Amino acid sequence: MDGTEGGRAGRGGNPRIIFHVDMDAFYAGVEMRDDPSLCNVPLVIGADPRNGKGRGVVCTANYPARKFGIRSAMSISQAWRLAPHAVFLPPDFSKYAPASDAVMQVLEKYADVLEVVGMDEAYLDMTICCSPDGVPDWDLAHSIARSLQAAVKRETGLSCSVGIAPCKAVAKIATDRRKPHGITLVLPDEVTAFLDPLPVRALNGCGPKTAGILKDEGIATIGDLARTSPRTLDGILGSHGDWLHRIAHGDDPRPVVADHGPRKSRGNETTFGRDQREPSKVMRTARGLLDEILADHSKRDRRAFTTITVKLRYEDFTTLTRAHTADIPYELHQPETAALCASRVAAILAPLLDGRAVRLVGVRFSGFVEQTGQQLLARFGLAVQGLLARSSVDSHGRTVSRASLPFGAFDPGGLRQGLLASFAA
Ligand code: TTP
Ligand code: MG
Repeated sequence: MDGTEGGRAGRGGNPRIIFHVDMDAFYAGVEMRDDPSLCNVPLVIGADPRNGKGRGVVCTANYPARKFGIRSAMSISQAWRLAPHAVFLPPDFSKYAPASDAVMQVLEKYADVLEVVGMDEAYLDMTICCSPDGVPDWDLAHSIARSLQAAVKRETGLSCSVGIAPCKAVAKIATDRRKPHGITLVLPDEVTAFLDPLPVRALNGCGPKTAGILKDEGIATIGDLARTSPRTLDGILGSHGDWLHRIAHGDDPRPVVADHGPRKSRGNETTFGRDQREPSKVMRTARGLLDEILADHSKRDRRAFTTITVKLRYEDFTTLTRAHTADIPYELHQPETAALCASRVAAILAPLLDGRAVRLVGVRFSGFVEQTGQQLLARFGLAVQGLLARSSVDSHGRTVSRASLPFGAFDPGGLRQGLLASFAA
């Protein structure tokens, strides 16, 4: 028995009990909670299907809709062809962020350590609370999972599934086994039997491309992967092969980390129903996206940010991204922030709207920093500047014109650069 075998059976090192929790059909679950008439009908959240001519994709579908073969990321027109009688709703992000927060607050009460990995999933290290005598009690873990699932339902109205295993990689795979509203427990000595028959795609980190490469080498299941030597895998996949080999053995030492570091960016994008040649329409859509992102960011994060990136895809799929980093961070609590951001997005976008039809537009914030008060200071500077401009008299007794004052020094967001009225209104 080699070292990895020990990891595979969950032996060696400290035994752990890890939960992976993933919400069931998350966006659709929130919509069904808010409108119970949607519960028993096929429901698709995504782009407007426009009677089968719609563009864009499915975000998610409830389980009744999945019976028709509808899946996340499928084109919305294909979803419509599969179930034209389904209810199609656009995503309403203003609902999903608070729902996610509410779920995480419930999970927090249960976990020794909680690691939120996305809007609808989290890992929980449950080792201490499930080891009353210092020895992991898997029966206790299972009953705590049931209680957690009931609490999530009771307190948020939403359904989740839970995977329980000795490591993160196996817990994540386990969650998917019994959806919706399932609990799947994989004991340490069941890890091998659990993993072996599954397709390699079940492993987190094995996307379609990697799976295709492995398939060409005759490696279809996780068992095949576990039996392939690391040296061979290294030759096929490089260092990623080594990682996949380890997790194929259930050997995943990654700890559950409470704070994975705050997110690096926040943004959104939209595909037009018809390619847009009208600059004002693209501008308006970008402004709508910007307002949504600002609203979402102010609910979830509230850190100031310095960089605004605009993404544009033309009808021929040429895609451009253009970013601007301000010297002084944009601060959410300042009333002028939305207008500053709007004028910046407009200034970036204007030269890109060169007559070519636009398929997609996106906006993103990054360069997050804690609130600095600099924007407030800059605003104060503007006020002082205004006073000076109205009343300044130089040392020779001459009136100093407003234009001679260093406006640029007080204009962090670039308001002076083309404040496009239609956009910033
Ligand atoms: P998932 O957890 O992958 O899917 P889900 O919660 O809808 O369904 P499941 O029961 O299988 O877990 O994603 C969470 C949310 O993220 C999902 O509700 C919508 C969104 N999402 C997209 O917008 N596009 C995508 O391609 C995927 C996969 C998810
Ligand atoms: Mg989910």
